[in-house]
Amino acid sequence: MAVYLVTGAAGFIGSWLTQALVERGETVRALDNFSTGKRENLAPLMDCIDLHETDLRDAAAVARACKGVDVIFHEGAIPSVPLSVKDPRTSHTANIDGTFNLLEGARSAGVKRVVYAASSSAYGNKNPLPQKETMLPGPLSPYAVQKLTGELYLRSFWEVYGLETVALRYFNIFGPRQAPDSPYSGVMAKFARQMLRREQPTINGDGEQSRDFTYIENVVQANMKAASAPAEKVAGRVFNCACGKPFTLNQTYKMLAELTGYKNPPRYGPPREGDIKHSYADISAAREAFGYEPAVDFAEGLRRTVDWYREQHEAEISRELLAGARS
Ligand code: UD2
Repeated sequence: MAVYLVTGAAGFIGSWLTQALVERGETVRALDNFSTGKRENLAPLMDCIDLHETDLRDAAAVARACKGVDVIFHEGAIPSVPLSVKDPRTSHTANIDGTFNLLEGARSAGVKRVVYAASSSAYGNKNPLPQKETMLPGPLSPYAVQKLTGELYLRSFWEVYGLETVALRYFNIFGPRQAPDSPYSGVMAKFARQMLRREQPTINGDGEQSRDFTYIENVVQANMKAASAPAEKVAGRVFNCACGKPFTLNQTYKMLAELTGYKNPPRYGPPREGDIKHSYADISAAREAFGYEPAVDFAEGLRRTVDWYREQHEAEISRELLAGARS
């Protein structure tokens, strides 16, 4: 049996991967510094994982976490385009130094394969649609540069040291457990929560920007398949991980409003710095290399996501009522 390490294991995507591995009966080490990851995401799995409370910037601790590991899912990062625009240094160190530390740790420990959470932001604005992995990248924001740098390091570690690496370019992943409550939260989580709380969401710009929103279960599938595919098909390569269908923010807003019963129109604000206009993936490379096939489409993903945020919202109201009754 292989031993797996998941970085960013307490985060949205990391916790889904950790859970999937535990459900398969695998041996799992989970690394997180809990800067944005939540303990509650790992709570049901605590008896089944080896938790390393470690910052990716701590090279020695990361190297220790890599010992005895066969496969790494590297999800740990400081995400968010706008956060990287506001404070590029913090995300630079976490995303670039952190990834480098992990690759160095993996190389010295003799890890077989690293599967990396890359980002569709690498394409930027200049590429025609749909975006293919063969296109030249055009990163705009510091975050996009950082994620792309990670990809290049992965390829180098494959070419130079023979560490099998696979980069999955995530296209706007959404689903249950995505944190909704920070100004830097992903739009789907943020809007779902705001609409359920009957707070008016703000669309940055005219809302005609589009994203290839991808439900979390598809991402789990892509990672599992990328981890077990033959090296000759995947090692050193980059693959889009998406649904293969774009939706504008205005369309997304409408669908979310219907699902949440929210009646008001959005507020329109200025466009966001570093934002890209359209994002839409060609997913044929992943399909051909390791049989990736998105199983949950956008509409079904949205339904499941809103159901989850509704449960969270109802639980929050009950807690507030209980607290009110006690005081
Ligand atoms: C980028 C990447 C994504 C992932 C993510 C990590 C692209 C195309 N995608 O997502 O793959 O790496 O970064 O953070 O680069 N918005 C509003 N109102 C809000 C919040 C957001 O209008 O309150 C807009 C935002 O301006 C953007 C869209 O919603 O046009 C999506 O924003 P996001 O922050 O959810 O994700 P994005 O596209 O930066």
